[in-house]
Amino acid sequence: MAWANTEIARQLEEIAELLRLAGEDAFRVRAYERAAAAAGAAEVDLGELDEAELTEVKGIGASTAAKIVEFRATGEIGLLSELREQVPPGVVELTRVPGLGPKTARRLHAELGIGGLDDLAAALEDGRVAALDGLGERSAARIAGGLERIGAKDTDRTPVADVVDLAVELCRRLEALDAVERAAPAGSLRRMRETVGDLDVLVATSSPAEVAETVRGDTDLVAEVLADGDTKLSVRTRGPGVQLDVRLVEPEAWGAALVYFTGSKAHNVRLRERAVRDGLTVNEYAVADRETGQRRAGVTEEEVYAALGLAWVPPPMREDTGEIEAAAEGSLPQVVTEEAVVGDLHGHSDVSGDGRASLEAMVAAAAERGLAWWAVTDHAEDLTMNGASRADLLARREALPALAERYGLALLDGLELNIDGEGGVDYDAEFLATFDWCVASIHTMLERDGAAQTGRLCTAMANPHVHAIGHPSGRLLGQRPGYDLDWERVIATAVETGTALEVNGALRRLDMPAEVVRRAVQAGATLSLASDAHTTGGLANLTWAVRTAQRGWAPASAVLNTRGLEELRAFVAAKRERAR
Ligand code: DGT
Ligand code: CA
Ligand code: CA
Ligand code: ZN
Repeated sequence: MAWANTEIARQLEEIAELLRLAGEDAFRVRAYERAAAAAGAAEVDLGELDEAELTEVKGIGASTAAKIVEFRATGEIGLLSELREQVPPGVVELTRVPGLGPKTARRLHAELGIGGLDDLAAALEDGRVAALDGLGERSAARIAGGLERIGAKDTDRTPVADVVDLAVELCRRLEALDAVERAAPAGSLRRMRETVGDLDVLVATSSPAEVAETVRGDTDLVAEVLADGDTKLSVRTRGPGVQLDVRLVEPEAWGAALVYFTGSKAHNVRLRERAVRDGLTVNEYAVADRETGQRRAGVTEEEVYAALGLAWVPPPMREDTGEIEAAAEGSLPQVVTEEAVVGDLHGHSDVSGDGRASLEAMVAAAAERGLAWWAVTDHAEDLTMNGASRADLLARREALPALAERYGLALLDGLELNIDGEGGVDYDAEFLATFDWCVASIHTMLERDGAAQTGRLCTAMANPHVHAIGHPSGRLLGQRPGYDLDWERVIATAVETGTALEVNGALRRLDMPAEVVRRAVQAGATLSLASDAHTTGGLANLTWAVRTAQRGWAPASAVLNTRGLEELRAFVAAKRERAR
């Protein structure tokens, strides 16, 4: 796509956004949104067309054509400059608060002089917001709740995305040492919490002093040594600057130590209760008989759980939310595993603008990973995503059979559709019906309130050509909270319409969140696991999707990715059938 088109699209999109914030009528806003989308998706270089030719482009009317000509001639659009003056950045910022619409944002600015989030917090605190005509305590409380949600940046916790590479690389290096038998992440990282307080790495070695010395001496890794003992070394790392606890244990205590340091604390407490009841002790060294001290278990996790009368519990489930009882009764769900996952349902190639690898490279990487099928879901024509045109997609379709043949896996001709403000998606039904698999996601108007976002998702799910909702909550860990969705309604609509809900394994997303996955599973929803890979390496995100699904107690049977191609096609067909 031509550079000029992208730039024009961005200007038109900002006009649409500011018109909306300025309270302009929805029709005019929509016209600019549509024009922005058309500019972004145009196959011709808009920089080359004259005004009359511009109006021939679908989605661009006379008034936007004039704006484009003006932009090319002067480098700016007068209307946009005016709007920027009329709608100060502070007001734009206020509308990021869930539950605070443009109208209220304008009033807060005009009547109380509130120019940003700090001002807003102060005005909520001293009651000025509640005192505003027509607002009142209830509205103020809702706004305060919204502000808390976006301000609730848990400062002492680090998104798991920032530490995973460090932990994996450290364990790889440690395992390469002769003195080390095994090394593995433990703690909240192994349980796949989305943020970590600190990093825990467990090392099995008979020479702890030597290993500790090696870690301490690694000046690329260690910024500062915090504590240094016989069995534990605590350091502050360079790079992400987190605390790293390295625990050094005897190889025969590996299983007991792994259980202990994986936690969670609440899970461990429950294990100890059971041990006491059975006349046993459990600690980081072993399970043993309380009276005689005789050792019962400790080398593997499985034998530790077995000695306590429990089935082995997958680490992401160890939060004391019912897993101990289930493991005792033998009713622990058989959660989805990486081995059971045979396909990926969301990934990109450079056919759309933000994919970084060619289609062939992505297919090769999917085959390398051992997948039986892979869905390529390039972004549809919408502008903000640098989407693929119809022609691009038809050309891609032509290329798929030969690639499938060459690399020995099935390829699904897919799309990631953009959900617009009203819940509609790109293209027309007839064109959509020619695809194997369509994910639909929200990528724009992220600041709308929970009711609006819930409505957009539910409308999209009613579309017979939408097979899954991509990254449903819209959160970006460490950057923005998800929408304030009515999850009950979203989940119920997914079940009703036969639409899958995605578990996106991109580490900044982990979306749906595990606790929502659990609710969805309970309600009978079907899940689609997704790497959302934009690079060949990104396919590894499937691992995090699986662990998030495990954290949500998702059985393999609820996960589309465990099914064969025929069953997957049947799921798609069933939705289209239902809509008839
Ligand atoms: P975090 O670091 O806040 O993300 O969470 P964790 O779970 O990694 O907690 P952390 O690093 O304090 O400790 C790692 C594991 O060690 C924890 O999950 C369970 C175990 N552990 C630590 N302290 C205690 C304790 O006082 N009692 C018991 N039962 N287990 C503990
Ligand atoms: Ca930890
Ligand atoms: Ca720790
Ligand atoms: Zn995507």
